[in-house]
Amino acid sequence: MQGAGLQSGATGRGRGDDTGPSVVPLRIESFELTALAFPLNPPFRAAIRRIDTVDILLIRIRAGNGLLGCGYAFAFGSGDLAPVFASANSLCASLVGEDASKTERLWARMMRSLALVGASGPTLSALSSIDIALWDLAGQACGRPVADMLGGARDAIPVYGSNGSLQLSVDELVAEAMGFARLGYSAYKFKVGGGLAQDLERLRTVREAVGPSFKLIVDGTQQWSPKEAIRVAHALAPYDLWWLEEPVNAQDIEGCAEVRRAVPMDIATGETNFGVAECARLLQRGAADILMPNLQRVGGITGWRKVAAMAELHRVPMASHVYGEIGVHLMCGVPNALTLEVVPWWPKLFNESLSIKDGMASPPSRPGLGLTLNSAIVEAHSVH
Ligand code: SMN
Ligand code: MG
Repeated sequence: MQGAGLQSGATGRGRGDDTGPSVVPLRIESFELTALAFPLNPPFRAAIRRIDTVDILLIRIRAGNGLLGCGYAFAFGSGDLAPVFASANSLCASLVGEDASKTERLWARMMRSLALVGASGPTLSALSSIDIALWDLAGQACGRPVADMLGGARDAIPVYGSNGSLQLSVDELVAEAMGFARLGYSAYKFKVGGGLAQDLERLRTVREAVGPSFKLIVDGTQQWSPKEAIRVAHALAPYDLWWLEEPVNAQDIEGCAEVRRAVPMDIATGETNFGVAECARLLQRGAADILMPNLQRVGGITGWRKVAAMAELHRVPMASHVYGEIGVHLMCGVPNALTLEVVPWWPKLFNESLSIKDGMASPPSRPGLGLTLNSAIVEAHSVH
């Protein structure tokens, strides 16, 4: 695969002169969309949602030189995935014949084509997952991992274990936190939402079990008003949180900034904000100490890195949100990355699992995303 996009001047048809090697366009030949469903047993519970199924729209884009790029979008319920599917179908069709390595150009073109219907929600999820597949192709064509194409800021990033479903008992919560600690992870994130007394009791018990140096994160999943969030945050503060996540409705950017100004711990948000502009507003209004955009809501890798650069100028670190195998490239690519989220129940689509050693994840040294689809899993979970 190394240097697969380079050919001699005699056969290349790039912009080069006649003497040196020139590059061959990475022409998009075809695409395939596949809907998958992964039932969760038991379902995952957070304050504002219950997740029974993770539905995945898998996007495979083939380029002329035999390369295959992969991306995916997710939803919790196939009904929510249907409009993503429809949008991805027309966006992909509009890219056939184009050069997949022109990620910025194709991103801008797709954005323009969504200008009237709106580049948010399902349409943006479609665009984002196509963008991921294009980066995968571009990386394969130039023989470099996506992490290096983003700048290769580091070789490895600390991971944290993320689960803590609301239906877990306190004992189960403690067992889960200790399990992550035993794996060498340095942090654990769990959900709250059972009322302040219960939330406090859960946090206190987990803190006592893990000791003072293990980091704890509490995810509010948008459940509180700013006033409630401030009250809860002050009550949780003695147990030393690494951060408090999504305290208020994600679109209430002013409210989140108000909470951030009033509480002692760091505030992380961004996973449910749509597009580069909403993330820019989070930064401009001072709503986040830590920004954690979701890859499919922010505009794929192209959108994510624009936000990462903006966050760097605001001295705000980036954390990943789900998408572990792809997030590791982002986190090791840019300078201002903090930590990689690892969600144990997230569907495993690939033959390769995330490489984690001593609590640090490293991107594969293979080109592109360095991932190959597990065909048995794709087959078993396809929705026909
Ligand atoms: C979360 C959101 C969506 C899917 C899984 C988990 C949660 C998190 O808010 O931050 O991990
Ligand atoms: Mg969250």
